[in-house]
Amino acid sequence: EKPGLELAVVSVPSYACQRHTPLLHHNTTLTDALSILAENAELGENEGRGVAFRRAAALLKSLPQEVRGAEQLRGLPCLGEHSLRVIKEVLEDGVSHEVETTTHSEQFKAMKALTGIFGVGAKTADRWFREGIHTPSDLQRSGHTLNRAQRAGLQYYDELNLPVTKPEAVAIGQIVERAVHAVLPGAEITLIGGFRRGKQTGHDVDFLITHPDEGREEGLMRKVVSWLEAQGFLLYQKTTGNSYLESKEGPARPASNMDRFERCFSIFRLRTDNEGREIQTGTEIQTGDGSQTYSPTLTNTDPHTHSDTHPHTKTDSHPLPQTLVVVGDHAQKVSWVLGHSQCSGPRSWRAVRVDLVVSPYSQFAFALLGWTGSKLFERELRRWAVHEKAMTLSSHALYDRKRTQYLRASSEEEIFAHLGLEYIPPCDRNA
Ligand code: DGT
Ligand code: MG
Repeated sequence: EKPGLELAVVSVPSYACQRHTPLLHHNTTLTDALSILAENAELGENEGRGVAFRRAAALLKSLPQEVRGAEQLRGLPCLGEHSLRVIKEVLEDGVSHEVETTTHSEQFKAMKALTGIFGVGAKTADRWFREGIHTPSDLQRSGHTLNRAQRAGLQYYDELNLPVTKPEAVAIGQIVERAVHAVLPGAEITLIGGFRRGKQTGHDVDFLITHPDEGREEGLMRKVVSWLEAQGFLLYQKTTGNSYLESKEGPARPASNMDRFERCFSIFRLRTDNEGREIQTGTEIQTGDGSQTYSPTLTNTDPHTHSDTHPHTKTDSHPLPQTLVVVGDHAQKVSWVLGHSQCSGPRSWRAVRVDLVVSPYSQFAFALLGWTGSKLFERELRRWAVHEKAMTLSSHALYDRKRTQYLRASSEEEIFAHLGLEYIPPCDRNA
């Protein structure tokens, strides 16, 4: 008997929301390969195909051990023909031809680079790609008219593509807390998204804000944003109002996946000292705050080709101020970004994407569940609700179509219970 056949007899449920999916798992080589194919499908706006690869990857992430041979996969759900083919190839050859071709394709690289600009989606990126625009620098040279989000996205391109660290997320949290408490004492702020699932880095920082007295949260976002703007913490923001209305007939069909909360998409200007602590407003920054003159250079985004201009090599003539930046392993990359800016000295802040959401207290548990992710976990919860329970789940509410009523909940545990699911904690929602 081959070792490890026991995997096949372990029964694995088919919805990701029925399984525990930790952040660290045993099959990263396989899931990395499948994720690239998922990403490629999503960039090509083939959502169905993308989801199929994501489901296959999520299944592998939930397995208790490393898969060594295809025979171990017999009887497991979520593995379509295409995904199985890729998995077998990686198991046998170490790589998948299709994955290699994809990662080296000019189109994939260009689509990734262009959709990496804040405010640019797959449709726009594809249109630009067909016009011969492959990089952010191409775009800048093209003279295209860009909207406000895209202009900010281009301006802070390098920084927004550096992962946000946990200490940076915590520092942002402190600023958000000060802002919220300044305009509405007693309001509660919760870190959501990937960081709530235990991730150590993220592409942005997400916060959910509420107040125990229902109604007090109305109009809160505008006030928070005004406070943040007045204090100079925002480089960009777009705020939308609350447009959620509960109707007696239940949610419209198809259930809208669009959230209707007060919401703010923003880019924060995070001041940091060398321990990642946010510098209090009013603290004098020693030197080199390049906010007036900073202008990132978008060409040559490969740091390796520019090690000669790394600031560390220039410390003789330009000693780094003590307040300079930067948290952990970003130091090198940010320094590189700064080294290529046209500012006279290094800069003591970085740009960070931050999403703020305000929810009424009665919807808080649904908002918390809906905004903790992962995206696939959310999608699977909704699919489970509809197909297995005849219910409609959103970030606002849970509606029972058979009993034609909304099911209330004040905790995530209660929502899982309404759905007939075992409770899965945030750290195990990394599907
Ligand atoms: P990352 O990339 O490290 O920021 O990872 P996440 O998991 O934080 O992903 P993110 O920030 O895009 O979204 C956080 C969660 O919030 C995500 O799992 C699903 C949810 N979410 C994001 N945008 C929307 C939205 O427009 N509507 C709804 N309903 N949920 C959203
Ligand atoms: Mg996030």
